[in-house]
Amino acid sequence: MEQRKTNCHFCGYLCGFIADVEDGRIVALTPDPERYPYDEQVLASCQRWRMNLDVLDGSDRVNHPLKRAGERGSGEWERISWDQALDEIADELCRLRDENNPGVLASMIGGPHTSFWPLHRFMSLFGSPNNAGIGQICWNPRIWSDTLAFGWTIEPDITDQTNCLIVWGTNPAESDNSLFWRSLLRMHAAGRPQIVVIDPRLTKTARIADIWVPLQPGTDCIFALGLLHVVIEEELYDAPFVEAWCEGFDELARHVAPYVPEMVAEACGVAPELIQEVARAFAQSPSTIITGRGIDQIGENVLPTHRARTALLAICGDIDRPGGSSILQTSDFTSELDLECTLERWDVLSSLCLNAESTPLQSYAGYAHVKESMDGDGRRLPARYLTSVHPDLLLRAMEGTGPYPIRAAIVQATNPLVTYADTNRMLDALMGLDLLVVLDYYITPTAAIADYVLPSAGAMERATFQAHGGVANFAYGGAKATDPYYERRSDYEVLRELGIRCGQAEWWPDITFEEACARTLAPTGLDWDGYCQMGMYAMPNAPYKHERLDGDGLSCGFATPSGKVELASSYLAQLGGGACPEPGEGYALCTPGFIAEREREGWTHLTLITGGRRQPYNASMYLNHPPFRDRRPLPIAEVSAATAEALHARVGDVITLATDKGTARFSVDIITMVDGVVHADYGWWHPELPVKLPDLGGIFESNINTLTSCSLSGAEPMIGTWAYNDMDCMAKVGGEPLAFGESIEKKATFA
Ligand SMILES: Nc1nc2c(c(=O)[nH]1)N[C@H]1C(S)=C(S)[C@@H](COP(=O)(O)OP(=O)(O)OC[C@H]3O[C@@H](n4cnc5c(=O)[nH]c(N)nc54)[C@H](O)[C@@H]3O)O[C@H]1N2
Ligand SMILES: Nc1nc2c(c(=O)[nH]1)N[C@H]1C(S)=C(S)[C@@H](COP(=O)(O)OP(=O)(O)OC[C@H]3O[C@@H](n4cnc5c(=O)[nH]c(N)nc54)[C@H](O)[C@@H]3O)O[C@H]1N2
Ligand code: SF4
Ligand SMILES: [Mo]
Repeated sequence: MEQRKTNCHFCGYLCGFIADVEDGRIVALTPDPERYPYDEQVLASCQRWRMNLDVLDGSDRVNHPLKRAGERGSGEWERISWDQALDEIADELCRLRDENNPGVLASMIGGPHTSFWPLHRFMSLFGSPNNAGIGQICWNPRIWSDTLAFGWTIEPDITDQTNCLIVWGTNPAESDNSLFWRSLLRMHAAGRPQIVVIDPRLTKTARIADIWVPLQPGTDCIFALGLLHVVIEEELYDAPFVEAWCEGFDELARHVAPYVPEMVAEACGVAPELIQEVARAFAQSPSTIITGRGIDQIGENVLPTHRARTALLAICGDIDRPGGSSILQTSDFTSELDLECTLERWDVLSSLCLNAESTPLQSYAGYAHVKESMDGDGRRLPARYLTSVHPDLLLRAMEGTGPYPIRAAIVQATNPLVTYADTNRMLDALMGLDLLVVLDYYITPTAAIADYVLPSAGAMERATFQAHGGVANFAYGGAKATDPYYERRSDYEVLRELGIRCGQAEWWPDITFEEACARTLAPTGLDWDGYCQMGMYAMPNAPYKHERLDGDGLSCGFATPSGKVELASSYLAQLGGGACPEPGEGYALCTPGFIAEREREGWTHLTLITGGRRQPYNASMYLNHPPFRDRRPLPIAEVSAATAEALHARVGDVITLATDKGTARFSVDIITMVDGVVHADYGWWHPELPVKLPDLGGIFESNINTLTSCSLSGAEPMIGTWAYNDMDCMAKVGGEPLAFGESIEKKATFA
């Protein structure tokens, strides 16, 4: 028996464990609070980590490379060798590239389940810019808005000095339920800082808030402009900071002048006094803001809301100040930009970029603009996320209506038939490809329609190196505890082998992922073993970096074109957007004809928000594991008591939600939330149903993304963010009870 330090990878924390390993198999796990995140309570309260062993050798894991044997989606597979799988895939990719152009291949990624730079390196060297992901609705809006305003990204720096913390469109009680949630509980107990939660639902986080702002979904930008109005009108801002370090204050002040509390209150559905109360609390610096996907997924309003947030932080003097927000330090380890090899293939990638016209910020030209002002400071943002292709354009190219065709896709660690928008459109597009390759643990609905399914090694079977795209001088993770079980391989090793077969050998010097991680870390001077022992590499972040003097005795300032914080953006104006944040419309899913028709049949038109996180699930993962599913067996749709009354709904009733695109069914729950809104779970499929056509694991039962859309019309025009909140749908209560497979215990299919 040997004890090895390793990590959980069920969520972004990558908590440390000690694994007992016997004959190459992990037989027991014990929490290791000696390593990141250094908190016994995190593991004590985490609902997931005990499932690690169950998942590691679950009966339905894919353990060998599989090739489609029957028709696409028929569920018939042939077990083949790695060499056969990789040779055939590489041959087909090179054939498609020769017949078309390198853009013929797309890649798709999901949340932070693994490292994506190896896929991005493969794609860059192949010559395709068509990597799709969740960037536009998860990470990018904040990164773009911070970078335009401050020249780099910021993080809240909550200290004893912090007076007010706004928790905006995020519910850490369910989505984090770990280190940050524990610190929020501590702040609540200490009565400091003052906590403001902005959320249409009275979430578990909102329950510990000093002020809950129950605004109408999608009205966040107006609310933020209202806060700016009060702070400026009442002269609560940090005048010396604004004078010395901000560009565009007068323009901003003129812009927010009309956003008087009464008007804002009316638009947001809150009391006017609430706007003054929050503005006055926040203006007692230092204060800070933490945001989540509540405001990252509101379509047109996404960038304006984030830009109003940056302006609020800036004029209150909360930037790069302890207790406010810090501008992060760039990494000492090799940046993701260098790992992904975008610059090496810039010309071909930018020439094939489908976004260039449609979403000018989220494009190679947009990236080049911010890179130019950051270069002097040695700052390096990863480009692949910030240039990733818009899914509407990706699908058009797959459907044959793009400027050139996309005929193949590599899907790594995502389940687009459940987690991407517009399931029916996605299904048609993927079914029509010449080649679909999926790297995953399971036969997910997406894997079920693939040509090849490649078995990925998971946490504890591969190294972990979480570096958040390299935007901070901070990385954590560690070593594997065992070699991968069966024939599984780390994603890195699969993509490297594929790269070598596509003529990229010189770019993949490291045979294993550990070696690649060690090389990434090398510039820090810390070796891989030392990192694994500590579980992290972290350097302190110095405040007030803009005040430092350079060699000529001039202040460093901010890495923006003006060297100051840009409250009004001339670049966005040049791209055809507003220099100051302008609120937009909601993201309409139902056509007027559909609404009228359903209303005649007794359906009710509601505002739709989706995907509020719930423990212990993670998006579409773990529904196949009884210990998870037993806790939350059914997909839920939440409404307020008044909405329930209008719908004649009781707790536990079945509710059907529909748009022109599709329908999904849920079990009703009644909670305190804004009236006229329904909140539907996301990520639902039913592994207990046959995971092949036509059921595809029940993706047409309760999958909210059969209702959604990624259409560019109605999306935010600079980044292209579509919506998973602030949409609309029709709702009707009644119908057959939600009954799925008898048991979720599945037979081992591919042992
Ligand atoms: N309607 C709606 N849609 C949403 C959202 C919403 O709130 N509402 N949220 C969006 C957001 S923010 C996100 S991040 C996405 C999440 O979307 P996804 O990332 O697609 O979500 P998951 O279902 O977790 O899919 C992860 C898949 O990766 C596999 N996997 C896990 N680890 C590894 C690994 O190491 N290697 C490989 N190869 N595979 C692995 C899992 O088995 C699983 O099948 O969903 C987005 N979609
Ligand atoms: N258990 C669990 N944890 C997860 C995940 C998971 O799938 N399951 N996914 C991980 C991923 S990929 C991500 S991106 C993070 C997301 O983590 P968070 O950003 O914390 O996401 P949520 O917990 O869904 O919180 C979003 C909140 O926004 C609110 N909201 C909806 N519409 C609006 C609106 O228009 N305005 C405002 N102000 N609020 C609104 C919702 O009611 C919800 O409470 O969670 C991560 N953690
Ligand atoms: S699920 Fe997340 S919080 Fe829980 S042990 Fe794993 S990494 Fe840590
Ligand atoms: Mo996400």
